[in-house]
Amino acid sequence: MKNSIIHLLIALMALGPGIASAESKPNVVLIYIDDLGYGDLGTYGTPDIPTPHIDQLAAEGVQCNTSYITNPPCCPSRCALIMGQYGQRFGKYGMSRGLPIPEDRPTLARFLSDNGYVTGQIGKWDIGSKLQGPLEVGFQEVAKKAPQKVYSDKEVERMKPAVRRAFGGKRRNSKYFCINEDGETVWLTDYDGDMMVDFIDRHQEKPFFLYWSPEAVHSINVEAPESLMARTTAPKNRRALAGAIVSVDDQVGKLMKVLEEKGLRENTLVIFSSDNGANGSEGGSSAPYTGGKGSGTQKEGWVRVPTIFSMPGVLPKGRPYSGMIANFDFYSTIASIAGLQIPEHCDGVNLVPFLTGEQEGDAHPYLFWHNSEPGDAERRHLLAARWEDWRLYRKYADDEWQLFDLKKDPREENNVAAQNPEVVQQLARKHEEWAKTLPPVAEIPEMEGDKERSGRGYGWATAP
Ligand SMILES: [Ca+2]
Repeated sequence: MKNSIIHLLIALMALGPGIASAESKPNVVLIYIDDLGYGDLGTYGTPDIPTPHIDQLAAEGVQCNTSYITNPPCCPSRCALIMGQYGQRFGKYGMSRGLPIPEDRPTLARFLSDNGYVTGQIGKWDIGSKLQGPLEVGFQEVAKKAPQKVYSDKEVERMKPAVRRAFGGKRRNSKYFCINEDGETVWLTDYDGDMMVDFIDRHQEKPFFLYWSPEAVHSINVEAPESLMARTTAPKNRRALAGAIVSVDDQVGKLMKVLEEKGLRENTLVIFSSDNGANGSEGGSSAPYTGGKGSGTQKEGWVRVPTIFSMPGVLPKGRPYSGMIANFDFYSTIASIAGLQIPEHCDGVNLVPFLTGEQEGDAHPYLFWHNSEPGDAERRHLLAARWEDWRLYRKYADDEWQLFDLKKDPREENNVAAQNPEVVQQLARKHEEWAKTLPPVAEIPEMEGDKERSGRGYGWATAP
């Protein structure tokens, strides 16, 4: 740990005098996509969805090939991300929407706000209790939600059947079109991208932390316009999703451009990741792995996600890293890059020495899953452990363990538990030891409130 901080400080000093001083602390942009699959970006091998800007981000940074969400899906994933620890540490063993995040330890946003950062959030939240909106847990600015477009009867008449099925009946509020200040109908992801540019433009002189989590590319993507879909060669079953992904890529392009223009590219850490694996019902792909959101939640594809770190001044360019990491490492890594001590509550480690290659191997020798909240959907129950090339899992505590060698069998078609009893025993024991350190499942308190207090409108809501 000490060595890695020294290494980083040396790297920062090499950038120029005073680079680590309060005024020039590195900026951080964290982009967290909803349901983006492992196999759905150009740089991760998809042939039918062009993502040139995200590919460039990877070419100018480190592409992580074994990056995990230990607390899938949306809500628990985001809670673990913002707290920098396994969700189970605060009793979150599954979806449990409405369960508060702890207030006795700082969220990533609070931590950075307390250390001289201006902090901003754009897009989907889905964290904590009804009283814990972004402004309540440490963000200083939150992008207000532009009003949704409402479809008229005339527009419904002209809709393609798939869109009409979703938005032509009782539901007339669009999911992915909003109305901007000038009264124009705009694609929400595009609008978000402009808000990112606005935030960076206003705060270019300060160290900033910007967290963008678009509603995209979560279902339903049927509204994706032909102008986006036509840029892909995706087959029919994933054409709308592909269009939505192309739009996310456009916003990454806007981000890179504004960082370049302001001279901030070298001194800004950009992290790009996803909150859980691909949604098969939208045509999402986990290739070369199987499974994902929906019916595939026992398999690798539900929890393995694309992740890219890019900071040309500090991290190598175009280096792949295949060691195991988790989304709770983002907190620790950001803290370290900012020259700050990682808070004690964090489960994550500073990934910088792993990303640079100074340190080899997995950032975590073991990672664990314990989705067992009684109120969660049955299909999402999962007990699992990862170690080296092995993946051990079962759905319920009474089930037999299944074991897969992901290197030889990425699709998890051959359960090799019977041939490798010592590996099963080792991983099961490690899982048990880890589970013993956890508090029990927490109850979701009944509570009145509306954490969307930033409200609908234009511009930014600010913390009181
Ligand atoms: Ca999600």
